[in-house]
Amino acid sequence: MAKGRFITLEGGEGAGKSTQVTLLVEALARRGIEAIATREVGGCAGAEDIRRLWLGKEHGFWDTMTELMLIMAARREHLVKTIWPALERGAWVISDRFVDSTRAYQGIGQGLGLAVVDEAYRLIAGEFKPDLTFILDLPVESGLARMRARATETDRFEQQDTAFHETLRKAYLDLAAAEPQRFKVVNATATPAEVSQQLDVFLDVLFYTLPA
Ligand code: Z5A
Repeated sequence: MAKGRFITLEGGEGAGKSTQVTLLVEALARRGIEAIATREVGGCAGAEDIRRLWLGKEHGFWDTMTELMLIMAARREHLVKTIWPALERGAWVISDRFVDSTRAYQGIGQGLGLAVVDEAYRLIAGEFKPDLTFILDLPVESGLARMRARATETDRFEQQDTAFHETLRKAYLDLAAAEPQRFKVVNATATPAEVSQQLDVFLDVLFYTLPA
């Protein structure tokens, strides 16, 4: 059994995932726990290369099944090279997105279906799952407004219409309702410090259920 804990953050564009990953690592350090921050698609050299290929514009839009295979190949590398070794040595791993992004975006948003995504995931990861998954939930328009304010180049999903983002928001909430033990839905409209306090409560639970 892995000695560390694996926590993932999920949500739509501009939900504040990256901000909260940093705050979570700091909160764990204050408890004396070594934690590493990572992200998907990416998280190790090979997976970051796949991310560049996947998000790059030189091939136009990928076929959705091809996209699934690219994401799962990157995820396998991420697990083998980064996540599993860190958990094995007792560190906690905090990932900005993981398989629930694929379930929401490719499985539901792009129509591949949850069964297909879950089957592909089982091939690369077996029964391994996050110990805890936070869904940072906020109205679609608020998230998009944050992204516009940041004013970097928009990526393909940010250019999708509002209906697509509403579908994603509902997809995440449905995933959470189906697995209430693993998912915690957090109100992401609050300030970064307030959101961090909401996450902290659940960290305590995970901390005190650690095996001796
Ligand atoms: N994708 C997929 O399709 N399938 C998959 O399996 C995976 C991913 C893993 C890139 O992901 C795309 O990949 C993404 C899903 C798809 N689609 N899109 N678009 P990404 O994670 O790299 O990009 P992102 O989701 O768009 O994340 P982001 O742009 O970095 O947003 P964020 O991490 O949720 O938020 P943030 O960077 O922490 O904050 C955004 C801005 O809001 C920033 O200016 C902050 O200062 C501000 N902010 C943060 N928190 C707050 C609060 N609480 N109040 C006010 N303002 C705040």
